Amino acid sequence: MEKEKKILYSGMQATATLQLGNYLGALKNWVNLCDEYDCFFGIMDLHSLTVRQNPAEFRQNARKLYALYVAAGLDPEKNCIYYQSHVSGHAELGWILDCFTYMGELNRMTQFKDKSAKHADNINAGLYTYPVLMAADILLYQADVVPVGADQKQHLEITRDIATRFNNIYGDVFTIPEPYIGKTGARIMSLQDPTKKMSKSDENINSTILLLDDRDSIIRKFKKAVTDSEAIVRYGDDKPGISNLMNIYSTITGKTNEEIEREFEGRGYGDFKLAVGECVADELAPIQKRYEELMADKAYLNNCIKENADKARYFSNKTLRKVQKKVGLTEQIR
Ligand code: ATP
Ligand code: LTN
Repeated sequence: MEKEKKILYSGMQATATLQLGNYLGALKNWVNLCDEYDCFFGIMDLHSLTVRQNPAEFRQNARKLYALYVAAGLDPEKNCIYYQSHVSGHAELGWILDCFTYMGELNRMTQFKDKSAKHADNINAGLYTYPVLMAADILLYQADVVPVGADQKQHLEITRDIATRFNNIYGDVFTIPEPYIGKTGARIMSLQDPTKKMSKSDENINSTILLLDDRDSIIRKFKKAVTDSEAIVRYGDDKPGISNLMNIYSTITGKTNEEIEREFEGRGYGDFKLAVGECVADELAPIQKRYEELMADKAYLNNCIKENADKARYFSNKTLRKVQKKVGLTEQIR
């Protein structure tokens, strides 16, 4: 008998277009892991509400994200790719888990501190309980593995803590998930300040490569990338700019740092930056082409969105019902 596959769960917020860090730190790994696992990928639109959104743009961004997932290589017929808000179980389990999470734990979350500093005029309760909703996403599908960038590690730890606490009280309800953080690409840094992570909300457009940037912009941004004056392509803590470019190059080409150092020995940074820019542009070109085709085919995307929401609802309901029963909520009388 064929062994059942383990379950993989991940997702991204439905805000703005993706940047290279989202792709190399998360999406590319998802694509590579797809065959090995039964996969669920969410468009995390409820999480996006923690920051004020323009409704029309928000709706469009969510759809663009769906198309990008598929364009990058996720298969809506094999993987379940759906909108978080289409499955009410996320919010329902989120509430129950809120009651099993301590404020002391949430107070320690670095993303909450960072986002509060960034949005000082809107430090809402959703931003605070964000990690609990994320735990609900993951636990609802009994995920074994969650591939994310390094910045999400703390959220995976609190998810495991909440699940363990719940299981200790009620028995084995939740699978305890493991984070999957890639060896390279897990932390892509800003091209203008390599001590800061690359982020789509960066104000300096030269800091960030967007997945839909055209070839010329990509190459131009890499040319402008901040490096150092040593003029030797070498990996090291003292060379954050070059090390970041090497990390990008290595994640895409699969070459090791030693191989890259050898390849560019005796050549200037100009050559190296051009090679990195070209390999990124080559990697993104087919994704961009497929993305345009998908965005033009309304009926196909709509059908994927509908069918996958049904699948996600069916699957997640099993866990939700079990949790409701365990905590003693009264079953509905039908
Ligand atoms: P923002 O910077 O606007 O807060 P973001 O670009 O970090 O958003 P998220 O939706 O928070 O995007 O992240 C989606 C996924 O991409 C997560 O798995 C996250 O770990 C990963 N990720 C984000 N930025 C990077 C980066 N610079 N390097 C590697 N992975 C990243
Ligand atoms: N917080 C995540 C997005 C996210 C997520 C999840 C990732 C929401 N729910 C569940 C993995 C699993 C982020 O990438 N910023």
